[in-house]
Order: sequence, then structure tokens, then C-alpha cells
Amino acid sequence: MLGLLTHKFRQLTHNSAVLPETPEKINAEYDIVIIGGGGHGLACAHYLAKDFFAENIAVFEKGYLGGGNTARNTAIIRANYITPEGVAFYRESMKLWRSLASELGINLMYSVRGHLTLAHSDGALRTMRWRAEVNKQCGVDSEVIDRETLADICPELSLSSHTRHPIHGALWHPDGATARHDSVAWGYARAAAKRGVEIHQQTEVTSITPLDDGRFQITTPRGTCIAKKVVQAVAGYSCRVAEMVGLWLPLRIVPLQALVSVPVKPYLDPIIVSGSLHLYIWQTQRGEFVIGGATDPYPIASTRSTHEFKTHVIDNILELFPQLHTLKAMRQWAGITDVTPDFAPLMGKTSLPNYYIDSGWGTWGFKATPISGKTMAETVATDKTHPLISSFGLDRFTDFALLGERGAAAVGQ
Ligand code: FAD
Ligand code: PYC
Repeated sequence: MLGLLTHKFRQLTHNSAVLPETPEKINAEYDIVIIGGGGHGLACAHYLAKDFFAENIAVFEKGYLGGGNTARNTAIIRANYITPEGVAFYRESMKLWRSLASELGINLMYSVRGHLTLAHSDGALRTMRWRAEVNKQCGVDSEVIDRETLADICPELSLSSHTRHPIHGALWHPDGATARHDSVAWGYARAAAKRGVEIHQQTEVTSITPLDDGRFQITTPRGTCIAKKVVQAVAGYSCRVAEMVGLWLPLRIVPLQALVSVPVKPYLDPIIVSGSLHLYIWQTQRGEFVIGGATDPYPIASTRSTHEFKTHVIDNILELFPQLHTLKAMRQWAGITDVTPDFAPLMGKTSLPNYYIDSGWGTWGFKATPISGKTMAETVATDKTHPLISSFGLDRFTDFALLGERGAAAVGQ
């Protein structure tokens, strides 16, 4: 009996820990090369192989799997956006999230805890009413609640009127959730590899040359190959990689910082966001508080942590939760985000045939990982833009069709 249990335990830990090994060499030719082994690139590889039986796919990742923004993100999942295009897109992502753990065969620690966006003025409440109406029209559960209901949902929150920014009400999104970010990357990587996708870690793409026959020559320090189709899913490096094929992307590259506290006893159930105070906070299953804010105000491709960020968010967190004054910060970090002018993603086909982009994920792309993978896979496999992403193309910047997602995508920037 003990032998059987030990065997089962080994099988379990073996299955959940093993990642695909980087093949010894790069092949001379691939049908599809995906640049970037974050959640988005890996999800795209998985759905290409699973839904479209695509073969001869390679993912090139310059560092380790999911080590970019996927590793640095604070794992908030929600669909309460403000534009109908955005709400429909993230609503479909939420549907995929719910069954993703069983699809990928990995524990994603998907945890539904509800999402509260605080309003500190009547103006903010008005915007939230609009947002709630769009949400409901698009089939997303979201409503404006008053202070009494807020006190019921989150009794830990200070509703004192003697603060700098008293709370008038909130937008309540009961489906708001979190998930374990590296399980997402590993789950997609393993599932893709099982279907024959080659995953090359420590393989930076240093140049891409479009050839006369419509294919691409791709150079890496580990060798060169030819690809019939190329997808770039490189988040903060989007402009740099797009430049390699002569594409200009309208993205602002800015750092986003976060910090995590030491673990303490269970205290806070919902995710709390305040756009006006530029902060958000939630408590992990292990008891750590995950705390973040707005992007840094200057464009710089850097992952350094600043003292200003820490003092700003902690100062404002204590206004909402004065009881946390003895909490100790444990770790602080940053990621490099790619922000569009209208805070909606930038995805799909480009002016270059057979070259596809998955970018413009700024501070909001983790929750989109499943649906971006699914819709990009269909767009790449069929060369027809998936209807859910038809508004997110590069052409919206020349056709005056910007989306205006700022009020719902970002934490007060
Ligand atoms: P990444 O995970 O960054 O993957 C891109 C990969 O491309 C990287 O691994 C990189 O090494 C690789 N790469 C780059 N250049 C090359 C090259 N030349 N050759 C090969 N590989 C290359 N989103 C949410 O929805 N909810 C949140 O709560 C949230 N919180 C966030 C908190 C922070 C602090 C940060 C920084 C971001 C947050 N985000 C959040 C945003 C989210 O992290 C990203 O939008 C998402 O992870 C993007 O995934 P990706 O796979 O496109 O990018
Ligand atoms: O997109 O919900 C979000 C988010 C929260 C923190 C960073 N991004």
C-alpha cells in the first residue's frame, strides 16, 4: 500500500514539475516560429497544435519560460472592462479560465474572490454606473454598490469619512479571480510540448529578415532557421522585435512595480482596487498581501524597484486598511509593460504577410492569456482575423478607431 502511494506521489510530482527540455539544435525550417515563451506565446503554440493540428512549431524564448511579465504579474483575472469589444474579449477569457486547469492537467490555483473597484467621488461613481451597464449588456456580472453593501462584502475596509479620500461606493464584480501565474506558463508549455511543439529556452531572436518568397530568416545565438509564419509575443520587447522587420508599433514602454508582504493569517477575501489612490491589494492563499499601483510615469525599459513606489502604495493602503500598519514588506519587483494609447491590446495580422503580433498587453494581459492564445492561433492558422480581436488591430491607429479602455484597463495612470 505504502509502495503504491509513493509511486502515485512520484507520478504526481513528476508530472507537475517536469518542463519540456530545450532540443539540442534548432531545425533548418519551421512552419511557425513563435518569439516569446511567456503565457501568450505558449498559449498560442498550444491552441495551434490542439485546435488546428499545426505541426513543426518552435517557440524561441530568450530567458526561461514565463520569466518575463508572466512571472512578474499580480495574477488578477476579471472581465469588467468598459468598451463592448474589451468586455466581450475578457468575458470569453474568463470562460476558458474556468476549465483551464483540467484542460492543461495542472493545478492553477484558480480562486474566485470577487473584485471591488472603489469610487472616491461622485464622478467616479458615474463612470462605474456606465461600466456596470456595458458589463451587463455583454453578459458580465458587475454592479455599483453603496457603502452599506461594501461594508458587508469587505468589513475590513475603512469606510471612515475622516480620511483624505472617503469612499462613496464601488463597482462589484463577483467573478473577479486570481491564478498561479507560473502554473499557467508551465501548463501551456507542457501541453504544447506533448503535441510536438519545440520549446527553445535561452534562445534570443536577434534578427528577422523577410525573404523574397514570403518566408523569414531568423537568427539566434544557437543557430539560424527559416520560418513560413512568425508570431511575436514579447510584451515589453514588442517595439524592439517589430523593428527587426521594419514595423513601428504605437507603444509606450513603462515599468510596472509590485510588492508582496510576509504571510499572515487569512484577513482579506476580495481583490481591492482604487484608481484614484493608484493601488490594488489582495491576499494570496498563503497569506501574503500582493500590492501594486500605477505604471511609473517615465518610459524606461528597466526592472528596478524604487523607494517612491513603496512609500506611495503603503501610505495609501494604510488609509484603506489602517490595521495593516505592522505588516512587513517581503519582496519588491517590476516588469516592463507595453502600453497602447487607448489601453486596448494590439493583436493580429500586420502589413507584412505571415507576420503576426500579440502585444499591447501593458498592465492587463495575464487575464487574457487563454483567449489571446486561442484567437491568435485561429488567426495564424487560417490567416483570417478572429472576430473577437478584429477591433484590436494596428489599423485602428490609422482608421481613427481607437477604443478608450483607459478607465477600466489600468490602475489610475
Ligand atoms: P511575457 O510574459 O513578458 O513574455 C514575453 C517573453 O518574450 C519573455 O519571456 C521574454 O523573455 C521573451 N522575449 C523578449 N524578447 C525576445 C527575443 N528577442 N527573443 C526571444 N524571446 C524574447 N495583467 C493582468 O491581467 N492582471 C494583473 O494583475 C497584472 N499584474 C501585473 C503586475 C505587474 C507588476 C506587471 C509587470 C504586469 C502585470 N500584468 C497583469 C500584465 C501581464 O503581466 C502581462 O500583460 C502578460 O504577462 C503578458 O504576457 P506575455 O506572454 O505577452 O509576455
Ligand atoms: O488588469 O486587473 C488588472 C491589473 C491589476 C493590477 C495590474 N493589472
